[in-house]
Amino acid sequence: MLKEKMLNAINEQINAEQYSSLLYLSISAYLHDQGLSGFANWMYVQYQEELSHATKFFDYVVERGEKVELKAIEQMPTTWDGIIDIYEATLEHEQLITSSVHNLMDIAIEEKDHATQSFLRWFVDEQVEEEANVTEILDTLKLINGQGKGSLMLDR
Ligand code: OFO
Repeated sequence: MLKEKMLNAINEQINAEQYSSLLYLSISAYLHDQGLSGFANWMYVQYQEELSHATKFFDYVVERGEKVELKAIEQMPTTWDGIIDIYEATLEHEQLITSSVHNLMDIAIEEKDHATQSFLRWFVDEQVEEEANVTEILDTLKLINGQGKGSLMLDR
């Protein structure tokens, strides 16, 4: 059993993770179209990871004997202004997801829901890793101005 506030917030998070997955799939489509298949593949892997995050939350709600409420997913962007813009948008999006995961943890603490706190710890750690990975790529892209041979080499 989950308290109503906790359940509602997790259902919102399922929507956020589904949005994340489609955002990265949309970026992957854009990058393929730009001829950057290496970056497109990286984004496709992120798409699959985000789908697995949505599924983890889904399974957790079911395991606790509650009902998942799926919601409409907002239209994601379909075009960007180059590779630096993409990684800046990705970092910004991951920071947003980090704050929603932290908000879930705040609710779990407030509700004294120890099982959900334990479940969420994986996501707290995962966000640290994801932000670090995106930041590292973004820093490298900035060094080479996101274009020219350097960017093609990074794509490979
Ligand atoms: Fe990187 O967002 Fe899922 O948790």
